Amino acid sequence: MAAFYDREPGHFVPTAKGNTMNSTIRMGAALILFSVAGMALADNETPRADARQENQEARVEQGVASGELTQREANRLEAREEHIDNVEERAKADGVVTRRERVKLEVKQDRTSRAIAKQKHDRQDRH
Ligand SMILES: [Ca+2]
Ligand SMILES: [Ca+2]
Repeated sequence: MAAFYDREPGHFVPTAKGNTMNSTIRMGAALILFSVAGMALADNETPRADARQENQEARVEQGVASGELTQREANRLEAREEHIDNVEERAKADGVVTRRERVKLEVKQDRTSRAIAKQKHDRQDRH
């Protein structure tokens, strides 16, 4: 399912080749695909934000395990993840995550991602 959300609608181009039956099936498949994506975006699900958060938490854990992150750095990064969780919960509270709310989450996750990379490559580590 996750792949659907990341696909830009413009990238789905049915080919002009093939017989009429074939392109009818293709069009039908495209319509189903678009309505599934449309329904998912209309409600309060945030699969992309959830996947990114899982990824970021794994990066922090990996950083602690490898010694690139001090416990203090990890605590700060985890506090940012908690903040993002709260923002996500508030965005969902009214039952609809708007485009604006998605952008806000995306921007916060971009910043946190950079913070994780920075803290993993600075001079403070456990060694
Ligand atoms: Ca909302
Ligand atoms: Ca560090």
